[in-house]
This record gives sequence, C-alpha cells and structure tokens, in this order.
Amino acid sequence: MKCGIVGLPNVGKSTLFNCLSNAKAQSANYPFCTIEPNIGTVSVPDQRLFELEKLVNPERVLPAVVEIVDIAGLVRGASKGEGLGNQFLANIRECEAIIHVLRCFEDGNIIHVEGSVDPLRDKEIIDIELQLKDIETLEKAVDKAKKFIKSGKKDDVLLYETLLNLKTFVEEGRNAREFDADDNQIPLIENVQLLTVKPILYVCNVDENSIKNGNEWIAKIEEMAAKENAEVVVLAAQIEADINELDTFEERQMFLEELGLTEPGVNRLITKAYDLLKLQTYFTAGVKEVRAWTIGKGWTAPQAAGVIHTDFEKGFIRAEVIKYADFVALGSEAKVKEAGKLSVEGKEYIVQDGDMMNFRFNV
Ligand SMILES: Nc1nc2c(ncn2[C@@H]2O[C@H](COP(=O)(O)OP(=O)(O)O)[C@@H](O)[C@H]2O)c(=O)[nH]1
Ligand SMILES: [Mg+2]
Repeated sequence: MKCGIVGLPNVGKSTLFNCLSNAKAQSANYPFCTIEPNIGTVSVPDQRLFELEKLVNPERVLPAVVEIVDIAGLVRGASKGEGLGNQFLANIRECEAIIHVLRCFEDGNIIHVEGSVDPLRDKEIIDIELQLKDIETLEKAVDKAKKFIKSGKKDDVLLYETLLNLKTFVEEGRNAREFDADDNQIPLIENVQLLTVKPILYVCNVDENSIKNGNEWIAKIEEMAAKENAEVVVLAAQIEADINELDTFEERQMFLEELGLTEPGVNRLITKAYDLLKLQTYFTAGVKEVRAWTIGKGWTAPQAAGVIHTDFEKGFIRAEVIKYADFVALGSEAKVKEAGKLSVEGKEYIVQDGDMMNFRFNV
C-alpha cells in the first residue's frame, strides 16, 4: 500500500519526502529535479508501542510502516504528456492514496511555475490534469462496455450506465471520488483504475511564521477540503527538514516547541496517510519482540494472521485476542487471563485496531 506525494513543481514535495523518509530524495530549486519516483518507507508513530514496551520489556520493538512515493511535479498539460506528465501520472496510478502538497509559502528565490503563490489555483491545475486523464480512461472503458449492452444483460447495462454517468460527472470538473455510487457500482468503478477516485489529503506547506499565526490560504484550503470531506495537514516542510538535521532528540524537541509544536507535523501526516489508506494495526507482544502489524480495516483473523506468514492463514485454527486497553490496565497476559478478558476467536472474527493477537495454527 503506497501513498503518493503529488503537486506542482517547487511546492516542497521532496522536502516533505525527506522529512518523512530516511531515503534522501533530491531537493533543489529547479522544477524537474525529481525524475525517477522516490519511494520511502516510513514508520507509523504509535504511542501504544511505548506503553507495550514498558510492560513487556522486549528485545526489540518494530513499528508499522507505510510506503510513501515522491512523485515528480505535474504541470499544466501533464495529461497530454507535458513535462513527462504521462510517466508521472502512471506513478500516481500505482499508489492507493494521494497526498496533495499545496505551496502556501512566499519565497522570491523559489520559482513558482505559475508565477505567483495561489494554492487554490494550483490545486485546480492538478485536478484538471488528473480529470483529463480519467476522462480519457473512461472514454475507452465506455466504448468497450457499449459493445456488451446489446446482450441486454442487467450487469452489462449497469456497467455501461455507471461508466457513462461517471464520465459526465468528471467532464463537469468533479473528481470521481465524489461520485455517488451504490454498493453494486463501487467494484465496477474500482475496476477502471481512475486517478481522481483515490482518497486524498491536502498538505498546506507554510513558512515558520504561519505555523504560529496561520495564513490567508489555510482557511481557504480548509473550506475547500471540507466540501470534499478531505483532511488538511498544515506543516512547514523546510523547517521540519532543518530540525531533522539536528543531532539529538532534545535539540529537535526544543526547536519544535519554539514553533509551538509538541511533535513534528509529519507525524500527524503519517498517521493521517495510514488512515487514508484504510489501514489499521494489531500487535503481537512477546519477550523477543513487540510488533505492530499493518492490516486493512475489516480484515478477518485469518487474513490478519497471513501478514505474519501465509502458513498462519492457511493453517489458522483460532486466535487469542486481548484488547490493548485491558492489557495496559491489567499489566500482563497472565493478569488478563485471570480477569477472564482473553477471548478466543474463530475464522469469522473481524480484527479491531489495537487488538493484541496470538494465533494458533496447524501446518
Ligand atoms: N521558504 C520555503 N522554502 C521551501 C519550503 N519548502 C520547500 N522549500 C524550498 O523550495 C525548493 C523546492 O522544494 P522541493 O521540495 O524540491 O519541491 P518539489 O519540486 O515540490 O519537490 C527547495 O529549494 C526547498 O528548499 C518552505 O516551506 N519554505
Ligand atoms: Mg521534487
């Protein structure tokens, strides 16, 4: 599961990516600095791991991770191939969710491809390019679906009508994620692999002053995002990148506090990206290792077991489940058992975020 960072050139995508990832992407004051997509793996901050570590005292702690891709800047005409547009759009297609970075900082030394700072206009430019690509995709899909409606089969007609309505919707300048689809239509739409259907969150990349005092664009972007039911994260990528360079945790913390922050803005971003990807965490806790495992929301116990090892899924017998809150309140597995709070669950069990799992299996 990957989250792609998208936006115009020089809005701070690579700077943000550097903050997020240990892999250092190129970052320069030049519109096409990132030619190949950069992929980084980011640990998901989770306070619960600290609590578990204290109680279990394991040899090591492994957090959940999420993959982030730094996609090169899109420009006007990308859908027609401008500025390597087609390649970059293909990179977006490979991601399951989008982080759209909007430049809300003024800096005369950093070229803006549109000549001025206006994040709402920038957002429109990117939207239009993605929509144009989707219209192209939908045109092909509609043509194909049309060939089958002669049969008169209900499914074929539904597919054709759904795609046609969706195409009209996107042609009106809307993003496919806002299309009102019913349960029968959702899988049909997923099949066509559109760009504007992917879940999105917006990042306002602001300067130091705006972190403390806000700025004229933030409220406007929040209003726009509220209409789309999307989340907004406000952060100052450049300063966070600078803070990242500091050697000690204490130094970094001190500078963050000067900005009025208790943790890096990117932590909020990672948590939200994880959510956007519809991911959740379950834990395994033993003396060797306390570990957060990533699964989808709504996954069953055998599916969850499968991320540890496919044998766990194939040979699944049952799962012993402890709620994180019970474990922390009671302090140990033995105490949880004593209190009758360990439950034994079968194949149908839907794993909940924060469950502590122990799988019984047979191979
Ligand atoms: N003043 C200021 N400069 C920034 C900020 N974020 C990024 N930059 C600078 O803008 C330039 C382009 O940033 P980069 O991350 O490469 O942009 P990208 O093209 O979107 O990947 C670099 O020189 C960065 O140092 C910011 O929040 N404030
Ligand atoms: Mg870049």
